[in-house]
Amino acid sequence: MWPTIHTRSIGAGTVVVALASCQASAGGEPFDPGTLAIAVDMPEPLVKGRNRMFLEVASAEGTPIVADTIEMELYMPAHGHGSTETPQLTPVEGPGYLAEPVTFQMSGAWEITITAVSGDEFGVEVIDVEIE
Ligand SMILES: [Cu+2]
Repeated sequence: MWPTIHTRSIGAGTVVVALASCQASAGGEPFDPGTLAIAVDMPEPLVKGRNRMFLEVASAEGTPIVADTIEMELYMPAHGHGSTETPQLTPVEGPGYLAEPVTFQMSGAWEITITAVSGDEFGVEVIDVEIE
């Protein structure tokens, strides 16, 4: 398995990655996580309001890569809504990405979905979090 990434200094000179358009998940279809691996380093605990996270994407062989596109989507299943803000994913050395603002405007259960695409490969990571 891929080790958890640790907080490190963030490089200057940032470029905002173009976010791919949201893809509505079709109900009933089997979940396909793809072949790319996505690791997320997030603060503990997460707070209500703005958070920041670090992401790393790796090929199926485990080599860290810069994805063609990467997006993070926040969703609160109990209420059927997303975040009030769109996380900006900024490439940092590693390679990896700084995600901010990761905004949970309400307490409760949230679902974080990260989708990365590189060439004809993709990866999807879904993480359930609880905001106090
Ligand atoms: Cu809500």
